[in-house]
Parts: sequence; C-alpha cells; structure tokens
Amino acid sequence: MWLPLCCKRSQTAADRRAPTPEEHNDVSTPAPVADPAVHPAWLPDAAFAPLGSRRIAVEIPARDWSTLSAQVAQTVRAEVAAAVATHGGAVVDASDAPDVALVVIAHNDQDPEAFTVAHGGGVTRVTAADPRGLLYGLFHLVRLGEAAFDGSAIGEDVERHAPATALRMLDHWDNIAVHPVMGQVERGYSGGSIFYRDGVVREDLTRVARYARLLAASGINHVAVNNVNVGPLETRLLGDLLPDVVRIADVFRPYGIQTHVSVSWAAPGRLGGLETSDPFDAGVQQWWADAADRVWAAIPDFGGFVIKADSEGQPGPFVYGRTHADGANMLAAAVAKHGGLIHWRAFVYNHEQNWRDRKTDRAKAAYQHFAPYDGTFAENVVVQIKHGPLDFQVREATSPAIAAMPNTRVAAEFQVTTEYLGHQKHAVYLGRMWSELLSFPYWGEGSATMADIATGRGPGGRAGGFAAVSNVGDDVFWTGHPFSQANLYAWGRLTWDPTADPIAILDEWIGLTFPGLSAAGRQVVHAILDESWETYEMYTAPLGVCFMVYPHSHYGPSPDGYEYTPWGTYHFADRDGIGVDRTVATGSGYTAQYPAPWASVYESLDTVPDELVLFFHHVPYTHVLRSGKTVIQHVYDTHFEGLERVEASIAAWEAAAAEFPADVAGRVTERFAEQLGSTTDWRDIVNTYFLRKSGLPDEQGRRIY
Ligand code: GCW
Repeated sequence: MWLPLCCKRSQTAADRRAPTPEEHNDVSTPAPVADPAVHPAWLPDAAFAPLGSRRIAVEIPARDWSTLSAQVAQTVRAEVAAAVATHGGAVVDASDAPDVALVVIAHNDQDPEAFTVAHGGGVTRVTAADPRGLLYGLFHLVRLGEAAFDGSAIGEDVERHAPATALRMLDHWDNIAVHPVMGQVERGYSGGSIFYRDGVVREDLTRVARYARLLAASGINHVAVNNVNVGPLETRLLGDLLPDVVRIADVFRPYGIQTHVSVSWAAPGRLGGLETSDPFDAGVQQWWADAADRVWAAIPDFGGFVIKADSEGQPGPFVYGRTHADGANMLAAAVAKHGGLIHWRAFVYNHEQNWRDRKTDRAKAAYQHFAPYDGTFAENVVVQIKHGPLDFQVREATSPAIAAMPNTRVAAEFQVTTEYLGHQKHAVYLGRMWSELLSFPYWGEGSATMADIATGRGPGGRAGGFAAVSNVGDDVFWTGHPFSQANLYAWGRLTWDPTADPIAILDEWIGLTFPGLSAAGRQVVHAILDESWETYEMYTAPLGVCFMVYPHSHYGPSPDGYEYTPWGTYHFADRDGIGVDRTVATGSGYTAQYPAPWASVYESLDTVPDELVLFFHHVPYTHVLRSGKTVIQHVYDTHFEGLERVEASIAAWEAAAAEFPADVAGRVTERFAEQLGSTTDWRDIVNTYFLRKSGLPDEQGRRIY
C-alpha cells in the first residue's frame, strides 16, 4: 500500500522501485487541506480556481523513478485532484477532451526540473521529462491564472522553462534548544520554529508540509533545517536525533525538496568521543564517513551538510593548523559516494578585533581566507559566500570573493530574514535589492554577473547555486509582517530566474496572495513595497556606511553602536568627516580585491558610485557627491525624505486597509505603527548625530535635535 507520505518513516533502497500503475493512480497523498489558522500566503484556494475548474488529464508513465520523483508524481496528482474537487473541474483521461494536459514524456531534456508549455486547439499542454518538472509546470499554470488557458499567456509555440541552477536553497537558522540569547530561531522575527519547539523536534509537522508546498510553488528545492551555529543538542541530528531528520525529509520530499543539515566541526568529539577534529586524522575521517553512511542509509536523497567553521566562535580546522580547503575536502570525501554536497560558508573573519587597530579590515576577510585556495576544493564542495563582504547590510559592495574563485563552485548567500532591514516590522521588499546584486557585472558592463557565476555561467563554468536564510516561523502569517511573505516568494522566483523583473514578481505575489483585491488595492501594496528598499536605506545608515544599528539585536539606530566593539565594523566619524578608507592608496587596500574595472572605479573618489562612497572612502562632510549634494546635505535630505515616504505609505495603507481581510489589516496596521516610531528614531538620531559631529546645519533649516 502507498502510505500517506507524512507517515512514511524512512526510505530504503527497496522504496526506489517504480510504483505500480495502481499506485500511480492512487491519490491518497494527503490533499493540501486549508487550515484557517494559517495564512495561505501565495497559495490561497482562489489561486487554483482557473486550473481547478478545468478538465485535466495527468499522464505520468510508470517508470523506475527515484523515490523523490515518484513522490512528486503523487503530489501532482493530489494537487490536481484537490483543485478540481474544490473548483468543479474534473480529472479526465487524455483521450477525453481535456482542457489541460500535464504529461511526463520521454524527452531529451537533461534537466529533470524543466517543463514546456504550449496552448493549441483549446488545450493547455505541459510536458516534462520528470514529475519534478511537471510540478513546476503545474505551479506555473497556477501563477498565470486564466491567462494560462485562453491563449493569452501561453501560445502555440512550445516554450521551455528551466531553472537557472539546480541549487536553490533556503537555510534555516532554527535551534532545537531555545538559545538563551538568540531564541528558538536565530535572527527569526516570525515567532517560533516550524520544526522545533522547546528542545524537541515537533511531533506535528503539518506546517512544514504547507511550507514545502509554498516553497515548491516559488521554486525552492533544497532546505537546510538547522542553524549554522550548531549547539550540542543540534549536533545530535547526526546521531540519535537522525530519525527526526528522516521525518522532516519525508515531509519535504513530496514537493521535490531535498533536506540538508548544518553540522558542527566539533561533532566527532561531541558525538563520537574523539579527542581531535583534525581533518588529517584517520579516526576523524572515518567518523565522518560513518556519519555520512548513517545519514544516507536513512535518507537516500539527503542533500548534504552545511558548515560554519572558524567563524564567530564555531570550531573549525584552524585549530589544527589546517585550511578551510583541508576541512571542506575531508567532509566532501565522506559524503561523495552518496552524491552529497558540502556547503562550506566563507563567513570567516576575526570577530575579536581591537577597534584601535586600523589595519585589519573585516571586508577583506572572505577573499583572504578563500581565494588563495581556488581550484583546491573537491568537486562536491560549494563555497557559500555572502553577497557582500560584511553582513547583509542594506547597502554594501558586492563580495569580491565571489568573482575570485573561477575553479570553485560558489554559491551566493542572501538573507530573506531581515536582520539588518527592520526585523519584518518595517515593510521592506528585497526583490529589487537582490536583483541589483545578482546582476552586478564583476568585470564591467556586459560581463559575467554574480548570478552567472553562481549558476555556472561565469569564467570557470562551475555552478554553486543560491542560498538564503529563511524568514519563516510559526507565526500565522509565516513571516511576521504579512508583506514580508513577498520576500520569501521573490527569493524562490529569483533563484529560478535571477534575471526576472523583481517588480513583476512583486505584482505576481500581490495577485496570488490577495485574490479578491481591487486594482486600487493592489496598487497600494505595490506602491508601499515597490521602492521600500530604497526608502529603508534613506532613513538608516547612509551612503554604504553600514552597521549603525544597536549591537546584538541589530534593530534601531545606534550610530556608534559598533564603533568601539571587537566586531570590526567602523565608520570613523569625527568632526571633519566619515567613512572607511578601503583604498589601496591610503586605506586598507580592499579595493584591490576587485577585478578591473571595479578596482579603479572604487579606488577613485571621482568614479565611486554615490551610494557606496562611505563604504570605500573617508571624506569630509562637505564632500560633493556626483549628485551635486554634499555628504551632509544628502544625509539630512534622505533622512527627512525616508520618513516622509513611510508616512505616505501609511496614509495609503489607511485608505485601503478596509479592503483587506481583517487579520491581515490588523497585523499590517500594527506593524506600521512600529515602523513609524522606529523610522522617526532613525531620522532624528542619525541627523542629530551628524549635526553634532559636523556642526553643519541643514540647508533647509528643518528641525534636528
Ligand atoms: O549576520 C550574522 C548574524 C549571526 C549569524 C551570522 C552568520 C548564524 O548576526 O546571527 O549566525 O551572521 O551568518 O553565520
């Protein structure tokens, strides 16, 4: 019998047989049941109405599918069955005049996630070589709505859709044990964890199943389920808690998602009682090989390990005088025979710096630690590098390390959770920011972009993919601020197609999530979010200066918050000027880490883009930007305008709120009240700080304290 997927405890090799035709026709996969207590996000029932009112044929031949593909096939059938049951359509045979045909056919398409669409003779036809592609094709139809069936969005010519990369990942920083400082979810602003509660893995993983469905509908196919800061309890996910990982993987698999676990470099000691973690020690190597064997025996399609080593107190190979390549390659050898991946994070820097030391520049760290080892990492190591050299700031330069490793698989890492961007209390849409970063041409106009490098279209042709920290928790809206769902959605969509228009993605999200909304209502959400990243930048740290936040919480304005701490991020403001001199000529020399033309573009004050001027240079407050304004006047103007923009958003929201479901309206209104107070603090504290430091008044004589 084909057990309901949620009840299957583990996969064995025997499970990898092809399902029988009866099993294929079985729709006992639990249909996605609406839970009124949880917001449906971009998959409300109404989104399925155009599809679900059609006559739909699903043809998936019985074949020797992997367990993953076989279960996704079941999901496609279950989704279709649920949609037609709700919206009055029917599941029909291919010969019985369907309106929609979802077909797995022998294809020479090499990509199991690709699909094609075409519309002709009144039939919308989706084909794929593998059920996984068919699932993405199905969600493509859902996104298009009516336009998928009337010939307007899908034409007669066969159109192929395929993801830019096979590695489209979300990393959870969820802790099993509630961390005394970081809580259940590190940098989580959406309640508790959907996986864990108070020291145990949840019995009921229904939320995880719903999450898996949302992720599949946005394009995500890999999830790491625990924090990269791995505590003693979380280390046990490789040991006695492995059955819990099996349960989680079982819930993700039907939606084509592979599960990864973050591991601790100290695991051989913590779990195996070994006295060393030296990667050159045969006992350590054996311990990891055994651990990998155990994990893959339990979860044959397990994705691999994520590791944060020698970073912010996490142990790593440095203690043994070994390099990150030594460490990563040892783990890679342990998982290679299982087809596993090692995501080795490049977030390595000295967090015990002395603020008096003006030579050490944290921005240089990732490049210094990793670039020299380019070409020495094993084929199944993905070096995961944050998009900027610091830490997910609202504005920082792109990481030069990403472009420095053509012979290494590099994944670009982003943050969907808004650690430095308002904690999902502020309405901030990140699609436009990510899109700008992803399209950054590392060797100048028209050259390979960050997205090209990550997807294997860069100089060395190696694909590492995309990873981002999730913003989801057990909150009824998933993301605290209901509008922060747009970020999760956009992340998935951009990993599938990093060249997609982020504003079109925003509109797509609005249309799916608020199906009954008038055009005016949709326009209000659009207007609030459209340039909200720029707005947030306006009222927070100016011109790429970074980190003017309260230490630890990273929320709210504290201009000197990090200035005299060991974390190594400074702005050096004095009475004359501000900014970090990262030039070769007079500063830390960081600009030399970039290829041409950026090394010289950033080096010179004449060519550095305004928005990054304080990231690269220390300048007087009277320095005239390319915009024609002085730095000081830019600071004042943007901070006044930033708050005005938020006030305008609030006014627009208040006029439209009644059109939204009461729960959404209530939450958004509450968040705006917080955002208004916080933005006012930002404006006044940053302006006052600059006025007091510089003594230079605002040209417009506005009130500064
Ligand atoms: O952004 C910083 C966060 C830490 C986080 C770290 C990382 C998981 O403040 O909370 O730790 O980055 O990326 O590892």
